[in-house]
Amino acid sequence: MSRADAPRTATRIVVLTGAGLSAESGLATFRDSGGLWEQHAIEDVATPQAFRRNPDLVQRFYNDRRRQARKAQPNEAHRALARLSLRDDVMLVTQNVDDLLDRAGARGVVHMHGALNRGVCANCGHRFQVDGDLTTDDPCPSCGQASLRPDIVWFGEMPQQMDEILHALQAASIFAAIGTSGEVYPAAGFVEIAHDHGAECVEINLDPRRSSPLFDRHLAGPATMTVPAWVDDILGSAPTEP
Ligand code: BV8
Repeated sequence: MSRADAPRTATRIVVLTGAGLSAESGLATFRDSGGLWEQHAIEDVATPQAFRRNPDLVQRFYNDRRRQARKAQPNEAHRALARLSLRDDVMLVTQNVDDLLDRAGARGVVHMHGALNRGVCANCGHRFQVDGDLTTDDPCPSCGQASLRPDIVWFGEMPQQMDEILHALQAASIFAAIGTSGEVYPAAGFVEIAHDHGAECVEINLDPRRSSPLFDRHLAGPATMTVPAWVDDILGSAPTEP
């Protein structure tokens, strides 16, 4: 029976990842020094108003990031989470818009802030794969209108698949936040929901100094070290020696 038609077991583990997961693959984080936002003010590139005001700047910002993401490779942390995602009771939610988890083989990744390799038509809602650059003059493959934008959730827009995420958080017995500063909502509020519903909350971060007191455990260090160890612990067995 394929995973798609297997009876859906209740989600026991919810993992939320942020830019720190892809840092060791060479993709800039947002708020560490030299992060993405320091080169661009958020309001200049990641809001619907910015897109209306200067669509070419916003398209260029995402075209650059799409090229960087395509050149990047999944790291050991992505691969460990891909192993974990093969369990039916695990939900991987990412704030990241790169596809490194998917390329590492993870199944059913929930891209709550959208994805660089997807575009959407602001006129008809048609979603489509984007491999190269996206420009505002391109006609929509479905309605023909020149109203294409990156399928990215900007500030002030509702993140995607929130109902599924909230349902999973209420059922989870383990919640792990990996490589996220916990500054952007509603993702930053997930630990509170999981905690209030009795989950053990684990924070895996390079620098756990500013984390929420709601986390029960902290694993400090680079994701490529901490995440494989945590996943092997969860799966109950260290990988067999090669
Ligand atoms: C919404 C897509 C409403 C774009 C992104 C005041 C209070 C509460 C909320 C708000 C508020 N004012 C405004 C808001 C709302 C706003 C918000 O939260 N603003 C913040 C700044 C206060 N939120 C929104 O607008 C959201 N929408 O609220 O909608 C609504 C309701 C009804 C109907 C309609 C609408 C939408 C938010 C989504 C915005 N889009 N991304 C893009 O990617 O270009 S957010 C952006 O930040 C990225 O997705 C990024 O992933 C995310 C969070 O950042 P992090 O991933 O955490 O990255 P960061 O650099 O911050 O941290 C990296 C971490 O990794 C650090 O902790 C570091 O220590 C660690 N690290 C580094 N290296 C490593 C490592 N860890 C391990 N190993 C390493 N090697």
